[in-house]
Amino acid sequence: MKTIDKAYINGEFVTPKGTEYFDLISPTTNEKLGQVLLGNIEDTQNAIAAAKEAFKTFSKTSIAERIKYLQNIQTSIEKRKEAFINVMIEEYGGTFQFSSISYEYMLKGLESTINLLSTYKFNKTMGKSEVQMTPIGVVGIIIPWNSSNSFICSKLATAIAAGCTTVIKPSEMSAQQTELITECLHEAGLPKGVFNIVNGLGEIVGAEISRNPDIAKISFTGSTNVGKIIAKEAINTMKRITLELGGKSPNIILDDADFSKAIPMAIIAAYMNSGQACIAATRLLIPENRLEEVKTLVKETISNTIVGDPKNETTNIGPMVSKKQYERVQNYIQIGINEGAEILTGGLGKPQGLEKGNFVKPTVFTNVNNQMRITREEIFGPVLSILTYKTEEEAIEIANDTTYGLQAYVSSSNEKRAHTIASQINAGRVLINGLGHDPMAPFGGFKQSGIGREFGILGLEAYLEPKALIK
Ligand code: TXE
Repeated sequence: MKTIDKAYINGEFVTPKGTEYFDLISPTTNEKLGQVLLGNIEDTQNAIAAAKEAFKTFSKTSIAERIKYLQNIQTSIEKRKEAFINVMIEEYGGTFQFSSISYEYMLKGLESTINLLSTYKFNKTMGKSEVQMTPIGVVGIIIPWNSSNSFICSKLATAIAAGCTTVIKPSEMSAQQTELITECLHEAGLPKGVFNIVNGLGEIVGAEISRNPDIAKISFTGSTNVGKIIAKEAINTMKRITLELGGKSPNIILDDADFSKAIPMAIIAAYMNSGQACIAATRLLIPENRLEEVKTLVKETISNTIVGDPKNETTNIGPMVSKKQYERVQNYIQIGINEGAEILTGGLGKPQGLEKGNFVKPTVFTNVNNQMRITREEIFGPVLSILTYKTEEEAIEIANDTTYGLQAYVSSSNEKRAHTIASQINAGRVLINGLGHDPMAPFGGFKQSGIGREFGILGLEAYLEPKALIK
């Protein structure tokens, strides 16, 4: 059994001063994989002090040096492809398919940050003035358990590009993944204090990052509830915040779409990362008169969807990350039943033969309306609701009738029509006819899906403070 008992502070692996351990449990078997020693407030303060000191020099590094550091990180990650994929599978039950994609996106993200950095103008002219885009300071990076290393990598890469230093608090559930990326970052030879990593609980390490006056900005990905707690605390010291929070993404299939392609894609979009994704397309909107056809296609697609051991290359849906998450999803399925929704496929309980792990039956509800809790709240599991509409206007109204606004999807054989609909949806990203990814496009939410944007120029500028020199 493995014990992880190191934080990374000021360029060194150090034993945290905290005394509590957190058990790492396999989502696939519920057996104990190991334990992690949690950091405390003192560890967090030491990490912040190291980042503050490092900022004095790192903020002045040349663009060429920053590019070199990012390339070194790339090289270290490239050397460990198998390890990255395996640890995601083992520790949080990410399927082989999803873990491989997540690994590739991590590298693509690094590549695009390097490209951006080589062209970005840190000195601009606005009006008659020179505007210097200056690094914001020490950035606190707080990360959830889903795709934790991609989040660490993209946020840290942007911070490095901007000339900022960082204190990273990953989810305690991701300690093995964190250990691996820490090894890569250490190997990349970043100056001491540029990145510091402390495993620990949100209420302790995360809370200290949120209130400490030496943190200038927080970049957070996680639940909307925790985002609100962080924002309230951060405002006391006027920290800049980027919050990437929950979603309840609508997927509008127009009547002219090729349903034989759009419906299987809708299932992939709903169940990506076993449904544990903020961008999961959990509300499928279809023309009312096509319901029977859609039901048949959905059932057929799901009968070909493999739920099981995440390490098998053919598995589409793995377990939920934890028993707690499994129970949360079960609870929502029960809520749906109580609300009068009908189960088209799936339902309560574990799939046969998978009783040991946190597996959920891929579940689809029909007879749903957009006021039910299952259509309004983020479930974070493989649970899809099918809603019907009569007109395009109604489809847009339902799509926008949500407190969230992170991502949306539209399918039509007429791209112009899809584009017109997409323009009316209140979401940070709208994917037209597919599951495309663009690491340069801004990512972030309208409404309660967050504040600010990540990726591309807007993402970089969120780590920079403009300073105008007026003559
Ligand atoms: O997320 P949390 P959890 C949703 C999803 C899931 C639920 C709970 O619905 O079921 O959130 O997941 C740290 N101050 N999403 O518990 O709690 C915490 O330690 C500072 C959506 O993993 O938001 C972790 O490092 N930090 C989501 C990080 O915040 C605090 C991704 C995220 O934890 C803190 C994950 C505090 N008071 C879950 N409390 C998405 N949309 O991608 C906790 N943290």
